[in-house]
Amino acid sequence: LPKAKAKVADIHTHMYPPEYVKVLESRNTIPLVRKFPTASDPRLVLLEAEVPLLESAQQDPSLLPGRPLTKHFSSLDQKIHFMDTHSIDISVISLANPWLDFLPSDQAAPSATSINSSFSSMCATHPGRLYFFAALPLTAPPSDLLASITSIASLPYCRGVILGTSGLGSGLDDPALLPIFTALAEANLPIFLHPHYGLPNSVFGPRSAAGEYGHVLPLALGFPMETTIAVARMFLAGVFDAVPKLSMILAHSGGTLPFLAGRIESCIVHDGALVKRMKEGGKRRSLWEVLRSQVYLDAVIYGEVGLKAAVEASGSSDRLMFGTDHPFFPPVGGEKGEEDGEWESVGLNVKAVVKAMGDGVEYEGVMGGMRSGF
Ligand code: 5CU
Repeated sequence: LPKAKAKVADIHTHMYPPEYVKVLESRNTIPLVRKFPTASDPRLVLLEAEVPLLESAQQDPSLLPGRPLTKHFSSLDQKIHFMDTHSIDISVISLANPWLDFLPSDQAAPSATSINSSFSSMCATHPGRLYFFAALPLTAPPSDLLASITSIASLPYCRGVILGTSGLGSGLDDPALLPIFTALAEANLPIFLHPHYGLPNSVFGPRSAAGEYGHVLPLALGFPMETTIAVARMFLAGVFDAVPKLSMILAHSGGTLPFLAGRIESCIVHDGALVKRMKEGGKRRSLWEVLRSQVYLDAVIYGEVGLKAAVEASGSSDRLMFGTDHPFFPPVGGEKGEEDGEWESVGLNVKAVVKAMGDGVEYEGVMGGMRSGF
């Protein structure tokens, strides 16, 4: 693979600080961490689709739910080791899903303060190598949520916020979120939008036990569709026009938005009532225009065709940003210590970037060249 001359920046890379893991260990419903006598690492169970195995594992622990909670999830040394192993100069770390979405209202703001301060401290131990996307206390009272934005804006290593698609409980087109989006835009904090909830398991159709196919249906299909639906709803509700300074970075190259934007536009144009409503504020911007002015995409799609679509949709390779999704998608060979070496998931992704962009300036740009001035 070509060695990037400019700095390589990974903008999609997660961690769970130890205090977050403690919360997960104390829970009986997802998200949770549970130990099983048959496994050396505890299991991290996050997704609705993993609940059936969580229940059956009580009887048959040979089939374990979720994924192993390895040291990669909470050790900073391991993050730096991973960066060094893959020649990554800069990482913008973020809390992994489901962030603070599940916390009772009174715990959300103090937890956000504690988690964001942990990320800040981690970044301070490796100046110039680590930055972070802060977590928002979405279930906190609105005044606390707004106050948290003021507070994270003053954290020197904070470069934006990570957000799921549920918003305050009614999605990202909820008018109650407009003050939050405005505050983020005013503070120059982009939103890194990341899926967690996927699609209801029933969408994948009735299946025998043999038709569960591991995590492929929820992760490869459910996650991207969740992002697509969330951003389409924001666009249809006029959020991007209401907050024109808002910037969003969409995980997994925007889900299926680059591929479906034309069809979404066509459906709008052929819905007389909707198009009239969307023109009420003046000229209607198309989804293409919004994608090319307010949206950035990560390059975590593992394929040349998807990356090319992402560049076309966002208008330029400058708007596409390399990511690894570490510590998810570790090698599965089972060799001891294998996770400390190079990860196939990273290699696959870098190869796809080379295939899509060549090995020149566009490759450098996606890998981080344009962003070395973090
Ligand atoms: O493996 C998974 O479930 C995940 C996840 O939950 N979050 C993520 O960012 N990537 C993979």
